[in-house]
Amino acid sequence: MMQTHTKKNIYIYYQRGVKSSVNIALTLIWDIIEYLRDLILWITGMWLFKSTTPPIPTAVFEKEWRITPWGQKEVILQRLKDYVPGNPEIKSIRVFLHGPVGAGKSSLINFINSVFQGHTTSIALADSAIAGESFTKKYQTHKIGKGKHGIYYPIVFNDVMGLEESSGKGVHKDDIINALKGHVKEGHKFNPVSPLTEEDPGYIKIPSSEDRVHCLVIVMPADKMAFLREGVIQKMRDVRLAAADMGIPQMVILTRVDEACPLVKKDLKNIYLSKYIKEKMEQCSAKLGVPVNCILPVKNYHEEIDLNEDMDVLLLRALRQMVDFADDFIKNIPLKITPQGN
Ligand SMILES: Nc1nc2c(ncn2[C@@H]2O[C@H](COP(=O)(O)OP(=O)(O)OP(=O)(O)O)[C@@H](O)[C@H]2O)c(=O)[nH]1
Ligand SMILES: [Mg+2]
Repeated sequence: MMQTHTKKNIYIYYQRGVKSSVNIALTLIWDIIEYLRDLILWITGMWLFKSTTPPIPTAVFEKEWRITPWGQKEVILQRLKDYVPGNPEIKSIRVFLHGPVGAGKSSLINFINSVFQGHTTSIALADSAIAGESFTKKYQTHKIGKGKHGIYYPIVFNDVMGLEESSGKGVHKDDIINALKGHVKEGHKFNPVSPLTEEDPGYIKIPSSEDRVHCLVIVMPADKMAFLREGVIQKMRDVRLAAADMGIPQMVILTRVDEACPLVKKDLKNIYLSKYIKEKMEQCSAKLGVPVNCILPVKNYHEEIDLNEDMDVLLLRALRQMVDFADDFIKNIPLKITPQGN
């Protein structure tokens, strides 16, 4: 009797042992699967976001489909330098840039400053976005210096952190809308999980006409556009609709065109000859609901250390459109804003 009981116990222990070994083995296998999955995602991510040059799209139009003022850099630049806001209540027009992480928002601001200063500069910190997380965290106004210290051109720029889809990472859509209305204080550090509320110290209860945004610019990376998640595109569309409701003019700057098309990388003057870039612009228009005539391709300074006239012309052409849009807005829209921000 005693012997049978001991045998039974041994059997139970044996079974328990087998069970826990199976559990350990299963956990181990699951860990390996998860590790392999992460590894594949990481390799794909590196491939997508680091080197995204597609297989040589070479089809070209016979002539440029959009007239570009090549060789007229100085004329456009002078016109911009002479710009005075068309509403005496407004000292500076405010251009707001947003878009996916690593799209080139900060690079664009640096580029604009460089063209005005006549040499490459870095006022907005830009970074390579391989980690998939935004480098720009704070709400900061970037001003373009005008020779003497403390004197600026009447065009200011704000960029925000990228629009990653998962909450906990990208800027909250409602915070962009807060910024459009002028509610976000300088230096405010965005909290991706909870947007600003009236009680927060970073909230401007009664924004002035100058705190408000006068032109919304969506910065879209041509080479990564196809890989953007629907959630990010949706955020951009929502912001665009909110801006449209407030009457804020909008445009898209298509960046990283050199990474998207080898013809453009070879010679920037191919920009309006490349069928591939036109396709990208049409896709962008369909995704965001912005007409193609409000989409302007730009190649930001990336590896270059000296200014390049063709790059500057594309940028200045885009900047002229931004300034014209913003100026129309400040001239025609009643600028008084209620404490509710409507
Ligand atoms: N080849 C190329 N690289 C670019 C271009 N624009 C930006 N880059 C590079 O892309 C990377 C990201 O640029 P950023 O200007 O930091 O992008 P961002 O949109 O400010 O990014 P976050 O602040 O992190 O959201 C940097 O390594 C830039 O040098 C471009 O037109 N062509
Ligand atoms: Mg940035």
